[in-house]
Amino acid sequence: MSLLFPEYCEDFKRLLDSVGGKKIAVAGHMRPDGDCISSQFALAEFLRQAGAAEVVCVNQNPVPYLYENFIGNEKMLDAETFDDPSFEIAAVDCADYHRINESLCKRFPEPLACIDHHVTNRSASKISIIDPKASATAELLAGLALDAGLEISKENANRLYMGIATDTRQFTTTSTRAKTFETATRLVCAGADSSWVAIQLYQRERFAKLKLLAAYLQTLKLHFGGRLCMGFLPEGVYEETGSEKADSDGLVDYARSVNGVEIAALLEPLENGVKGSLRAKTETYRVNEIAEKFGGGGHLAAAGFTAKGYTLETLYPKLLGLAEAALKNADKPRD
Ligand SMILES: [Mn+2]
Repeated sequence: MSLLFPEYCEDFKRLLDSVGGKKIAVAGHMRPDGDCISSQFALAEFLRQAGAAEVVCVNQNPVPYLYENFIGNEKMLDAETFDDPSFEIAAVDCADYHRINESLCKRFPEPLACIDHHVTNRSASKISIIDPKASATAELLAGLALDAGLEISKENANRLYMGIATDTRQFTTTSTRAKTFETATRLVCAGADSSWVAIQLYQRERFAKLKLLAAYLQTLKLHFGGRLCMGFLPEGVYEETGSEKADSDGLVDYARSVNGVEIAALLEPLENGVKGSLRAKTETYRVNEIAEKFGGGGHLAAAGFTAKGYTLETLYPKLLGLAEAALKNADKPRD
């Protein structure tokens, strides 16, 4: 069978060769999504296969409810308190190393490896494997493992399939390509059960999450003739609805789903700023450039940021201006 990621074979081999006898902590970004969780646990298993003496997974936040059935025998340790200096860090799905956890990054300033698919990644790791064309870190990692001839357990096949399915919104994003399906096919051949994964992800919704969605939907407003749809999560909404922060993942897609909407936004007030999620119908809008204005980043059609020092009241009009400019820019004829 042909290789899925021939251009990264060497680098991945270098990583596998370098972990023999070592202790590795596989880290992912805070408030992890499905791609992050699946890539962390899957890489942990691969590194053990490669001869690592001990592998643990660390994250600032616990595994969200939706992904609990993908934990298996793994454990997620708290990144904030993890301080064993005999470990080295391998980061996955992290556009920016600091998105793991500020204090962990200070304790481990020189990560061993980084595997990611964010276009804005400026990794300073010793081994960096970053492919912005990959639909998910899980797609890249699955391909690397298959290319390297590693054994893909049924558990890892389900995890990696889940990472791809979630980051591509069930194979519907613009980042979904032939190689995405090819990788998914190989995962199914390795034991991934697409219907089981779908039930875990989409048929276990908690009532509290629907309440959170309802609260977001209440705030939605259309701007610029219906081309921008923006809404927010009111302060205290998690307590009110009994939902958790990870439940906000995916809510912004409802705003984007409206007919005629080209850019969608979800804002969430934090203690010292506002978190924003941006989505566009196509990659033309480069919403990552809007996110970068607030120190964030992401993909051309899906990006996020935390605007420090802002409130909902100050950020909302600023974002309106930036979104308007992005819409105008997208209208310009291309050469
Ligand atoms: Mn991802």
